[in-house]
Amino acid sequence: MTTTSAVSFDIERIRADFPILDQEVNGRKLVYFDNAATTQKPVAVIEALMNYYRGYNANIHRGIHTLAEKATADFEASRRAVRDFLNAPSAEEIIFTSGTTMGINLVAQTYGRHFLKAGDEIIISGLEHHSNIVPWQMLAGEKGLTVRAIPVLENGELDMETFDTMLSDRTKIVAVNHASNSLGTVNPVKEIIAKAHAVGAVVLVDGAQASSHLEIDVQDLDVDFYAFSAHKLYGPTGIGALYGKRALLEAMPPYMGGGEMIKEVTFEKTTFNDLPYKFEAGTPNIADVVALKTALEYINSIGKSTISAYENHLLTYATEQVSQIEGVRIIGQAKEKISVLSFVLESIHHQDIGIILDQQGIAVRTGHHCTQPVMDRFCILGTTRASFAFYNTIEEIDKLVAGLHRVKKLMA
Ligand code: 7TS
Repeated sequence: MTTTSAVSFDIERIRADFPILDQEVNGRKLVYFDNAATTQKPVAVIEALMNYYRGYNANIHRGIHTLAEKATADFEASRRAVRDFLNAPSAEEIIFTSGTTMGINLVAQTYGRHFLKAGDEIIISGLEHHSNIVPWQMLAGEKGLTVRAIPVLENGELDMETFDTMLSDRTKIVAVNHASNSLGTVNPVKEIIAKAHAVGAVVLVDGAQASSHLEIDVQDLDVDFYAFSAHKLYGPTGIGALYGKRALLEAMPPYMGGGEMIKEVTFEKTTFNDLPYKFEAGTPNIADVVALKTALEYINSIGKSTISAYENHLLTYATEQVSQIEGVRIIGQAKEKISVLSFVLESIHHQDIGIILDQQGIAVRTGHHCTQPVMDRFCILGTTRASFAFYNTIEEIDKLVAGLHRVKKLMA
């Protein structure tokens, strides 16, 4: 059994759970460092999808036959697993979505459209993914609202002093990420939520990045809405969840109209279903919901604290090693970070870096990472981003460092 020096856990056994990692890319053993974009899937998740389609595919909630009952039971069991994962008060406050992006759009188009009026303000942050900028801008354009962004300090943390001055009784929504995908900054969301509540605003937290690294407790945070995507959590693509406080969800109009979200329909009038079905129009993504539960069980079997201790160990080592390469500038040096390392290397274009690393079997993300305002803030076009998961190793980081030396040699 191989254990790491920082945390004792069996990395070889864990890697064996992820068949995709065991392959060669361009003649080299794959090093997958694009986990902030999407994580790989353990066999258990792949099998959950297969078992569903092979064994009990059926539409849910309406059938009385055995397969429909089993599919419905597993679908609702997954909702309870998400409730537990977020420590939400009840499963009715968990809405299945296609992912974080849909969760944010749902809140913008229902809560935002229904409750905000011209002159109101929405505060986001300078660290947001485009998914947590554009839906608010679209709403603002439609309703005459103002969207303002909390500035970002040189080390990649939010300027909380300026945030204090931005809050007022005009602030109706604050929407920030729990952790930044391009810099890795963990934001002080609990403090942001308390301050926003003090002026009467509701808070949406984009948990796309944080949910795979940090313990999430929506009750402790007292957050109003929390959105995440399963595919960044070792689960399938095309599925995610939105937590919302019951009183808010009950007051909000539905997002989409269709089957499942209704109680009764006549041509004169439709009454809407109870939570959470009011927000789940149409046949949902049943297979992926079922497999999301398996992904959460997999994460729980390792434990978030073990995961974050090991990932911090990887991040610390990678930061030390990559910083030592002459010409590297790390972008984002917040005190608290998830395992994301973004950097620029001399004047070498990030795309060249990405291509040369790929030739060595190393998968990283390059570009603006759907956070163009972050790139503008640091006066760069993009970064090279290595993002680590618990199946990555110190040896793989050594390969990245060697790969970057090769980039320098080739581009000199
Ligand atoms: N918010 C954050 C903080 C993200 O990192 C992402 C995706 C999203 C929202 C959108 O998530 P989706 O699942 O709805 O697409 N981030 C990235 C990334 O960093 N590279 O590719 C996707």
